[in-house]
Amino acid sequence: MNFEELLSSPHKRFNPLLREWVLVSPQRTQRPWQGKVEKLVAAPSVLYDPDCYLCPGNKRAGGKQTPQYTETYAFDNDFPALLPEGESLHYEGNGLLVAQTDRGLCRVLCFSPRHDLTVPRLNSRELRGVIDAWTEQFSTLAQVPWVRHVQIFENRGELMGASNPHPHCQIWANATVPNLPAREDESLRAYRAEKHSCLLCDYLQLELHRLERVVCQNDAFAALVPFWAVWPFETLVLSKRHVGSLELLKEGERDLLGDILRRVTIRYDNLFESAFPYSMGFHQQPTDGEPHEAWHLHAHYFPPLLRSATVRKFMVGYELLASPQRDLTPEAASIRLIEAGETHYLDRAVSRNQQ
Ligand code: H2U
Ligand code: ZN
Repeated sequence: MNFEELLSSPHKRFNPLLREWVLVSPQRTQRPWQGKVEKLVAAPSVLYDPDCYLCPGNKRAGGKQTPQYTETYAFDNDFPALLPEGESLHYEGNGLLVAQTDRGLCRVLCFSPRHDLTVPRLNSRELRGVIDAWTEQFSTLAQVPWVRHVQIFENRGELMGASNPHPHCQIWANATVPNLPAREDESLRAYRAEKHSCLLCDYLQLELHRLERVVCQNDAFAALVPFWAVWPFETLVLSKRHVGSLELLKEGERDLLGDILRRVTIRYDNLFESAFPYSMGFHQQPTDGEPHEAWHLHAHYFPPLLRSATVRKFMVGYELLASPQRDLTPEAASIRLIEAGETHYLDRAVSRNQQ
């Protein structure tokens, strides 16, 4: 099969990070849509919302007070999914009913005191503040002796389950490495053992050489639609240098991480001229004190929107029972993202009005 055939006929692609297949059906993009249409949720336009738990000076749901913060603000989640204390329990019945406790710490990080300022609309100084805060949270949690993994993630938009529109992310630190990072860890180690090289360094070189799926890049990072993407406009942000965590980035690289995240998220908002929903997060090396030379820092963006701001992808049917599947090829998705441009559509409107 040559590359042209790949763009027009059904096939499956291999995801080397999770070592699983995804079915690609490019011929299906023309099918009519008579299914569910989502209501468009307007992005917040007020700087301060007296009813928002995360705006400075307001009371949170658990009764605590959010202080009058002026930059970023991190706090312990008032409704944590994991707890740091407690006995270590194991439960087992015939090897089939197996359970154990998992200690953990859950934090919330507000990106800005402003209720309306999302990642694509933060300036470079504000973004650098967010990256410094992520790095600090990662380092502090990594130093807790029993913490073996730190997951930083952002749910943006109601469609992705964000409970509040105020720009924020969550950070969960566990005593064990969770499923997906553990599978990536195995793949990265196996590749290194076999090829004496890094899976993601080699993959990035290939993508930068072929330029079929690269959306944008700077001196330290590249954003691309992975060859094995499942979500319609899924992207992978890769550091160009082989580093395992945010902590290991140099000063200039932290600024360039902010640059690439802003550019990716502006492109997302521009796609359908709306506040584009997504779940994103960083994958970093486990924090168990081992060297983890095979690890390569990256971020995944998983956005659900398919063909407009009102039609989204659900994982149903074949995907729940057999394998992930997509209609829009990663190559076509990357062209759409390239064409979306890097001037935020709201700023385009402002500059038009000023003319
Ligand atoms: P999400 O938008 O991704 O749901 O993140 C918001 C988190 O903020 C959520 O985990 C916490 C919720 O438990 N939260 C507080 O800790 N205190 C509050 O007063 C409201 C929300
Ligand atoms: Zn708010």
